[in-house]
Amino acid sequence: MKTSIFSLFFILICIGLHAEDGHKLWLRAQSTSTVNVECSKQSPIIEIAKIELQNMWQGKAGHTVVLKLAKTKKLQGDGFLLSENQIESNTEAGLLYGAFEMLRKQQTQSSDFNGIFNPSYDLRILNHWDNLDGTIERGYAGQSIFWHPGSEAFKVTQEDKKRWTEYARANASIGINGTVLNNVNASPKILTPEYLNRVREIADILRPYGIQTYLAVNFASPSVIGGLSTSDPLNQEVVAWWKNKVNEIYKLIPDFGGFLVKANSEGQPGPQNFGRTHADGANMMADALKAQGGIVMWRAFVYNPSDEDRAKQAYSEFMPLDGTFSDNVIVQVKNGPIDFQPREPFSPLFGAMKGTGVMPEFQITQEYLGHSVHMVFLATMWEEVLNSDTFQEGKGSTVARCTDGSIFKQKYSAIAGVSNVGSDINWCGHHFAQANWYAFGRLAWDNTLTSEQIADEWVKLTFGKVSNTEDDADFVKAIKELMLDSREAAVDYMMPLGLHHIFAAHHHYGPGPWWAPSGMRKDWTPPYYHRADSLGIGFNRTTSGSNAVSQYHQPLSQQFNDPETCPEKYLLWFHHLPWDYKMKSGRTLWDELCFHYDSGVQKVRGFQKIWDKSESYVDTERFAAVQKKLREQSLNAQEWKDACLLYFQQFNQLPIPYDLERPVNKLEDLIEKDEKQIREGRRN
Ligand code: GCW
Repeated sequence: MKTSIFSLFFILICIGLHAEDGHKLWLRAQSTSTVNVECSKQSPIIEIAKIELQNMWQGKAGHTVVLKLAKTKKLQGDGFLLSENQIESNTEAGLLYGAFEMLRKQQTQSSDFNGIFNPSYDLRILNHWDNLDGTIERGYAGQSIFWHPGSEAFKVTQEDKKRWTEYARANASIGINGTVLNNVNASPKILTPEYLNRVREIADILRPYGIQTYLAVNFASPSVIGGLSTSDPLNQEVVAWWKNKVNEIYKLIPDFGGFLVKANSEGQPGPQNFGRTHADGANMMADALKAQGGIVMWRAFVYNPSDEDRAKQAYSEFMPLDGTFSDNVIVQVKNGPIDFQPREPFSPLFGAMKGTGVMPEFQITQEYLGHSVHMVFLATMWEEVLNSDTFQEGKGSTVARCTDGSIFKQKYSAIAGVSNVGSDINWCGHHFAQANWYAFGRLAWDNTLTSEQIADEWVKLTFGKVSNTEDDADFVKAIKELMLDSREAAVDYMMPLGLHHIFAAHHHYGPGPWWAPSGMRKDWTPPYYHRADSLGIGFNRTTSGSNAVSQYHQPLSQQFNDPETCPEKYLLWFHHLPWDYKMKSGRTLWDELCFHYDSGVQKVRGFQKIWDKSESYVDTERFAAVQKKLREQSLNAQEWKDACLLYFQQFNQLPIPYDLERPVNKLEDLIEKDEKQIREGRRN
């Protein structure tokens, strides 16, 4: 009896040790044989490259790999040349990226081993919206891994160092080479000595993984923490304050990357508070950073409660400044003109600011795409944006080519992603949200990769299904299809046909097309965006409406202006159309809307089936966790469909087509549920 209890205990311990909590991300391979790694130079980065190759080696036993630092013209930035026996790069970080690429190819049993791998963007940066009290704005995976509240604020524990090292390694494995450690709604305190000292400790850990540290700064810092009477960028004391601050930072962090600034946006201070322009503000900071090689990433996310269509405002404000920014300023532009919606057309600033460095900002954290509850693979969305043709320099002027240096010779090419990383053991809250972190890094490295390629790699690396058995191949195929379909499913059950920003309250999670509390800024309420009335639905942004179409280059402005030529996925973004408008399918607009909402729900139900069928291929823990999330996603999708259709039906009084499934919720219950949550502060 005693023995059997003992064995049971032993078994439980073993299971505990092997419990699959997702912490290892896509880096779970362990070497199956030995490898000799040689390099004529020694350095911390090269040491890590060697260790990674040794620890995860899946190739021939006793093989020798040479890491060679070169000066080769055909290699750009951290690019590398890969062959079976050698990794060559002009930079040490390139050798590390080459090592990870070699391992990835082994682990995914990829056949094309040799080649040149140049990065699309010089700077591949994560933005953390982490507050200094440890919370994360729009974070759905626990607390910040960088900042802790109260008495823990300045203590650096072994646990911190371990987490930062793992974080750095994960980023290096996908080519990310920069990180902004704090929220763009920046506390001025980040620039005080205590916090800068902690930043130094973090930077010291990130450096050997090739990652540069950046900070988001508050424009009013000189007056808030510097004791000056103003933060006017043209005031000489202010200029001197920033110069001194920059010097103080570089003494602590010699390879500091620079600043990220959210100015005159959503209540943040900026140069306009002093009658100056964005360029005045950005250039002053850029000047302070220039001698040390630092940059300023200046966000173009600006909008005011004015009469001008919100979708037009960033362009209106930034276009007149084109050509006036210093060459170490990069204007950081969100992918769409509004705000990380499930689907938006690309921001018209891409390609239009020809005399300014411009970088895309994507959102990895799923603020508007179901937080860490819904399975939504974002690579398809980013691929759609990157491949959108702006026509700014003729056909083929895609967003990717307008920002990666192919068309405009800007000094730095860069791309940013708002991180979804938190202190949760699986890093991102949802096991599949890890795929979005992975995808951002892979696309930042190579913006021509397809979402299909990325999903293929990620599934194989994350679930270890690389053996060539038919069953494993079926599993990979099924999960890949699910991932590739998932973003369109979310668009369908949330905001199809160009609808946008119809979330309830501030939580940006559930539906709330009705939400318009009195006194609230109009452009923060859904009716501002959907404009539903008895005649029809959609935002008229044509030449007869807000004329946002004119911000696009021909032939797009004309194409978007006409409902007959406007892609249907953007129809209600650009047009207010009657409920009986005839769609390409032959259905009326109302029926088509119903069809999309229903199809979104059906897709999620389909994902549940695929996942359940995969049970034998996935470890118990991750299987159960994802299954549970899918159940909730399914319920949410149903609520989205019911809420939106029943609400819009109030305007048009039309039936939901009879061959579609009926709503299962009552509108008033959904409204009440949402209001209750707001009252209780659970979703605010
Ligand atoms: O999407 C909105 C978010 C804010 C965010 C802002 C921004 C950091 O709702 O939480 O603030 O965008 O991008 O600055």
